[in-house]
Amino acid sequence: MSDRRKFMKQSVLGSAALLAGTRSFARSASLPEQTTGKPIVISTWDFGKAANAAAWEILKTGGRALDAVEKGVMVPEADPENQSVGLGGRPDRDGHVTLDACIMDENAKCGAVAGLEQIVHAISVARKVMEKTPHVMLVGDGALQFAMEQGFKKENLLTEKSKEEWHEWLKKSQYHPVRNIENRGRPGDSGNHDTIGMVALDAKGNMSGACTTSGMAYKLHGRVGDSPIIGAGLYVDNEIGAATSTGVGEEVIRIVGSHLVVELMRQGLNPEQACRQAVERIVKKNPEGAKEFQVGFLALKRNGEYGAFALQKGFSYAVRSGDTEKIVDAPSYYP
Ligand code: SD4
Repeated sequence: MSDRRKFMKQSVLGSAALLAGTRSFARSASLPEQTTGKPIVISTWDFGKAANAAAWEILKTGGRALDAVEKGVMVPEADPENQSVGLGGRPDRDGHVTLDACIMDENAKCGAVAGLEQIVHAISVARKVMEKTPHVMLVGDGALQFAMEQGFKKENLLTEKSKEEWHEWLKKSQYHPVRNIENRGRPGDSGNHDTIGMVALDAKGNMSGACTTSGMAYKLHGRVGDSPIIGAGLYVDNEIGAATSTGVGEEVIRIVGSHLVVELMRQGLNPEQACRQAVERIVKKNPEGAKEFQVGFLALKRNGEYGAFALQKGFSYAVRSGDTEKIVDAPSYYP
């Protein structure tokens, strides 16, 4: 068997085992339209609550959505206990913690970094790419070099906890990335170990978004997911709305997921319907594979209406607006 076929087989077997029991087909009922007006910030997973709180400090005083989303996602980036974003992120299979991030503002200006090492706040480097260069994305050593030039400090991002887990993983000889290694979508598992994607609408009616992650645990060195790719992991169109994604990035890239969600909202779908159609597009393109991985989309319209939809059960998102501060379980394609 070729190396590629072995690789695919092992990935599929690993994720199939993790998701055993989630195979029966069903569709969740749509939630009623949800809106709280502006300003508002929403972000992926339960850990979005703390990130939203930081973003809210800016939004509540009339600050710009761009500043809010940057400050918001810096919270999980700096948290060593969060093993999927920034400091403490799980490494690739060679032991490197490599970060992917992007940011986009109300004028469709955007910046991104991919495969960035040794810098905690990848999102802030992405913002500098947007503001200080004529480019959209810098990768690897070039991104690090640029970050150093901009005054960012190098740090070791591999915590003892993540290092120990990586060593354990190596012992089992699973020297290949395994989908859903973070246990997303398993029945009974909150799955809160993932990318943070955040989108916000400020008091002036402007929208921005940010997305940052250490990517799939034990990925191949050099692998880039959806999170730093404008249109895949994040998209903002100030006339319509914004969307972000979480889960297996390869599947999101294939359908340019976040851009698709925004375009579906342009056609008149509400945020949850748009996220659902994007998920259904993934299922249609890969009906067998879709049973075995997780993807979730989260969207906000410029009128403050928001919603989400995931492939598997277990995706949650956090909402902050006015008196509202809550975690919502997203409906899913599979129960
Ligand atoms: C990625 N969507 O890199 C991101 C997040 C992820 O483990 O899968 N984290 O594909």
